[in-house]
Amino acid sequence: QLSLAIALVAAYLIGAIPTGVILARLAGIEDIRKVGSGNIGATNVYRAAGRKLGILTLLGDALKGLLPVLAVQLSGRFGPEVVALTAAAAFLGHCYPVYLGFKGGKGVATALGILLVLSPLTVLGAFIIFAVMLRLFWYVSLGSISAAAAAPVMVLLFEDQTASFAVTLFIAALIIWRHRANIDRLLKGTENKFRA
Ligand code: NKO
Repeated sequence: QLSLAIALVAAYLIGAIPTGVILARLAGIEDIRKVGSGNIGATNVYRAAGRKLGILTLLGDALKGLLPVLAVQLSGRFGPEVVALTAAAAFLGHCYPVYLGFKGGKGVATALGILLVLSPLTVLGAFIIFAVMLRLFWYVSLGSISAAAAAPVMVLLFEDQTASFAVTLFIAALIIWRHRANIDRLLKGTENKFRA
């Protein structure tokens, strides 16, 4: 199964590309990991480097999930289990990138890209939950955590694919785990509010 191994390693290496670090550097920020929340994600790039680079980080991080999963799916060489494994590989690449000493992001944007392939309706639902939570409370992290918690349930409702459900459950659990410092701050009332 050489082609399977190649697909998974390629997905991991693509997921591991540190979009936020690279784009923030373009704005003159030497290391985004030392600014704001210290995260490499779109929210912190927005915070530190402005709207344009924040949106580009969101797009880039989403594409890192979308492209490998779409490529494996469209190749027609693999079943849904391998598509799901590819999704997990790209996601783990973003969260644990070899290029950054395995200290990566929280996975929200990359999960968004992956789910665009696996379950577009789930993305629609997750986006609505995210937007409502953001408008109510103005914490991006709370929006992300809420959308992630609902995502596996929505995949179960909207899709007829056990492998998609399983990988979404794994991804959602990891997203919430990686927000544990945010959860701590939310409970203490010290989390950063999002300003448009
Ligand atoms: O710096 O710790 P921080 O405050 O930055 O950042 C917390 C934040 C980290 O995540 C990001 C990516 C921001 C993405 C905004 C996405 C808008 C669309 C939301 C759809 C949610 C899809 C969730 C899929 C879950 C499986 O949280």
